[in-house]
Amino acid sequence: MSVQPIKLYDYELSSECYKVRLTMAALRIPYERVELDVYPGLEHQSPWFLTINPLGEVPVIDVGDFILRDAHAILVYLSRRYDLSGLWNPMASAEAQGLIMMWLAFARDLSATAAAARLHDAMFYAADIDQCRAGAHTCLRVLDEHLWFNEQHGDDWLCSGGHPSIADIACFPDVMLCEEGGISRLAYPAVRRWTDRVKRIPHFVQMSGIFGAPPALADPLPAG
Ligand SMILES: N[C@@H](CCC(=O)N[C@@H](CS)C(=O)NCC(=O)O)C(=O)O
Repeated sequence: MSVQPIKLYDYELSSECYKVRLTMAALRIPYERVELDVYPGLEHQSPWFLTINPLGEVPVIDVGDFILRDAHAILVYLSRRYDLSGLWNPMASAEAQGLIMMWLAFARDLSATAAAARLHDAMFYAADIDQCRAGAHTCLRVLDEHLWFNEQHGDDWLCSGGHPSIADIACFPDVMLCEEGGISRLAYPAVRRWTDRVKRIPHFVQMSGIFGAPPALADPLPAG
């Protein structure tokens, strides 16, 4: 295992970067943040950063002898390398790995719809906003039904196994930020219960627009 701290090229408001920060926190991986001024500074288009990622996108990690871009690729790498339990990216069976990949691909559908609507409304990116919002609602409906059926079997997470996985982390940010793109989660109660559970994952970290869960009713009152 590398002794050099991982460098994360990061942007606070990016849901893709937040997936990486959540994973780093959950797996207790120390890292160093290199914060880019993506908007409005467009630092991701600067010559120095294009030598690191010619696509001009964050997140990117630099592990010293190894540079990796793409949030989901980074989640797979970190979970393979640092999660000794194997629970965050279960690969015991072909089915388990297939399901993780399916939900990572679903998180891409959320990026193309819910996140695109947010970027349109908050950062003036071009998009067909009605199509983005309609697509996001299709995703949320599918997610809500899946989570509801899982709950009936006592399963709290996207993939069975009784433990959150990188698939939960990949889907969570764009679901949480969808209201910034004019997409309400009110009609999706199982999704709202699941987001509350994700916020209670040990070592959960917040980002601008995504706050931690309030104390559970069963939690003891703070002293004093
Ligand atoms: N497939 C990439 C997409 C990353 C991405 O789109 N990052 C955004 C920030 S959320 C970005 O860097 N955008 C640059 C731009 O809009 O020009 C990933 O998952 O990491």
